[in-house]
Amino acid sequence: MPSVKVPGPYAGNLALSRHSAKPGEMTDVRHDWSRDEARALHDLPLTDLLFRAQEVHRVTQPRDAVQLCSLLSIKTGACQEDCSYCPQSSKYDTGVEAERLMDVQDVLSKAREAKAAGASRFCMGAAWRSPKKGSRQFQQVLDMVRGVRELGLEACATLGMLDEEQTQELKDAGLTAYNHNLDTSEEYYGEIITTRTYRDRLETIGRVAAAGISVCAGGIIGMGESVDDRVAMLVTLANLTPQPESVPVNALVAVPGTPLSDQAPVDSLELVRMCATARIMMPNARVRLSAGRASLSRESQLLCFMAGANSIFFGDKLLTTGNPDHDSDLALLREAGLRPLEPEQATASDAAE
Ligand code: SAM
Ligand code: DTB
Ligand code: SF4
Repeated sequence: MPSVKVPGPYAGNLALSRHSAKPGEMTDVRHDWSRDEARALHDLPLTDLLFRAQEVHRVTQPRDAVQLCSLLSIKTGACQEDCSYCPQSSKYDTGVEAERLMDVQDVLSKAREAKAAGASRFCMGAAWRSPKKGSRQFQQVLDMVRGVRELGLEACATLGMLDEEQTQELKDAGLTAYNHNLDTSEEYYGEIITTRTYRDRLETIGRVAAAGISVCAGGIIGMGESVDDRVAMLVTLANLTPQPESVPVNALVAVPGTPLSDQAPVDSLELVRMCATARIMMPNARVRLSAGRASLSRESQLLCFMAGANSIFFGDKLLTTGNPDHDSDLALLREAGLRPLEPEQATASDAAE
């Protein structure tokens, strides 16, 4: 048993939160998590952890809905960064073919397909350290964002580090959310990436939040990090003000050619623990069960949903690697009695019933 007292963060105020300004949203979110407290929570007997995660989930989130977010690599490969997990880094020979930035109309046609399949959010990823200042490519990305919004979808982008001006331009184009992951703890970060710092990452996240764009920030497990590193990453995320609107929990996809190609697969229950701990520490966030689902059983995915995951990447490709196809995901949701979150419901103010 953990030596630290397990926090009971919301036991006393679950009922209170029903009277918050936005129905279902918890207003008294904690930003003072300690690593010991978070670790004690993470290490609870699994059934207790799941129970507590469900207690939070049912107050802050629609209990039966999963957000479907489709992902498209709009600019692939030849990235100058050295992220050890990434098949798109030019430093590693992974067989990923570099592709130029896609045409705006081709991206929008993929977004239309995603919407028709049931997605409510469309996320565009570019293998850049950061977008080039004042470049034609960045203007094209802004056109993509405007086009995706005009389709009635939430628009998300992940383009690397942003400066203030770029962030504001994305905001003005209507960007809903920006994905920028911390990936791991500050201490372990240097083992994984040397071409930028944890502080760089946090600074971009800060700019995104300051511009009024929702922050999507999470990380990866299975890179050789310790459980303390995982928990430390959750503490950093939860202690951000505001907390991220969405938190991707990725299991490493070990791609041949990357330095992490030989990592052992993540045990699915470790993923369940991460989802549940994230749900409890970040009660209003969408917890997104992200990379690695292709190797998860249906039962493991359902346990992650019980643990509080309520968003997935939807479509048979992530950026360069595989993901379950539309039909199998829709069947899984149907058989579990879950429903895709409708685009018009996909706002931060969704009410729990
Ligand atoms: N270049 C931009 C950046 O790094 O922010 C955007 C794209 S990058 C591929 C987005 C995120 O995908 C990374 O931060 C990482 O968390 C995740 N990712 C990349 N490769 C992965 C892999 N092999 N397994 C799991 N997650 C991965
Ligand atoms: C995130 O956290 N995971 C997604 C998205 N944000 C951009 C990316 C996963 C990439 C997995 C490896 C690949 O397909 O290249
Ligand atoms: Fe480049 Fe992003 Fe991959 Fe890192 S994660 S190598 S920045 S595409």
